[in-house]
Amino acid sequence: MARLGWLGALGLGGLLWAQIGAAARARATEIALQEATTSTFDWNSFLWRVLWIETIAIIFLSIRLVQLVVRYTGYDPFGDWDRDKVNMRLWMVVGLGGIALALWGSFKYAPNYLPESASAHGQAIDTLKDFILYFTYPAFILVHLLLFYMIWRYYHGRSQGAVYELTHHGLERAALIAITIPVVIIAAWGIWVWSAPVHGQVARADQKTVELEAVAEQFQWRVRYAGPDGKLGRYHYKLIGGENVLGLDFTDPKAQDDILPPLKEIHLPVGAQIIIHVRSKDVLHSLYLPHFRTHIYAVPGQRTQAKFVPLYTTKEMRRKLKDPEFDYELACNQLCGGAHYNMRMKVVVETWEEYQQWLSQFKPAYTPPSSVALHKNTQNL
Ligand SMILES: [Cu+2]
Repeated sequence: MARLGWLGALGLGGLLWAQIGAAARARATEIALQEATTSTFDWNSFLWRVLWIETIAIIFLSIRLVQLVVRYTGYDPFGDWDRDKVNMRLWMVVGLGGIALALWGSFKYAPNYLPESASAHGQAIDTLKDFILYFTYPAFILVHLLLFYMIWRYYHGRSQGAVYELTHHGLERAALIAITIPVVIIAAWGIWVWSAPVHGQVARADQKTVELEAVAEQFQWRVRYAGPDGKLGRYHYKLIGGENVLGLDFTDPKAQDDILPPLKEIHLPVGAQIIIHVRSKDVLHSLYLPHFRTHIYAVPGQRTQAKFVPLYTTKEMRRKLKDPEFDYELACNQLCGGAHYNMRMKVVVETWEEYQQWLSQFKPAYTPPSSVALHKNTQNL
């Protein structure tokens, strides 16, 4: 009994600690975000936290009170309860309620799932995902129904013990095969499908290729397009500075025609093989193009790469989804700091001609500086 009381106190302490921690973190984020605006203390959320803590305290103290009453008076108000029965019934509520909630949630939130994949390899990923889901969802329901049925059944047949069968080779073999085959299929299929955005997808002979680079920094993406030569030029981190935000090495002719469009959005031509080179200037970020099922880390000091083929223009996708507001997006999928949410860009997929026209309005990043400065910079490499 006393041990239970201590356990209660320990639990309460832990919850209190977690609450204080959460409040401090929330406050720190708030301060980071509200640098410019006036920050006010959020009394509303503070009082809610206090209320939660008090509610939990009341529950624990009530339990403790009952324990003390039992100890000192010998009178147990719940003494005539059949505890096994209460437990069994509670488990039925948890089990059936949990399954019902899971089913309800799956359907309720279905409209929030990502729409049909807008890239070729993404459709293969979706097929694999659907296969796994159709396979595991019924298994999830069945296993849980069985689990809670056992609780119900063995409550009613309390006196029967479990029967141990130490070796049943047939059963073990069957279980091994039944588990191994689907796991091997899913793993092999997965390796093939998931490697496509990194290793696979060689462009067809008649297919156009667009190479661009996305450079992550706290808290924005800088995107560089290969110029008319179709090749991205060299860069070196030591050249980053001043106007040269990406550290391009302008002694490389391939870098001289590279284009850095302004920050707002990136444009991609439909049907072309897109190759995105990714790097980071500071911390770990992640290039995430959910509608194209493309996702790759931006690792400081390393260069990563993703490939995909956009299948539908933004206009076509809007028509498909019957949503005139729809836009593809590029996001950072790695919690990289306070303004992480800022690392979001609109992605416009359009025809090759529209894309060319959009790109042609920008001048190359290279503006011939005083050649002395350039020389000095490259010498430091
Ligand atoms: Cu980021």
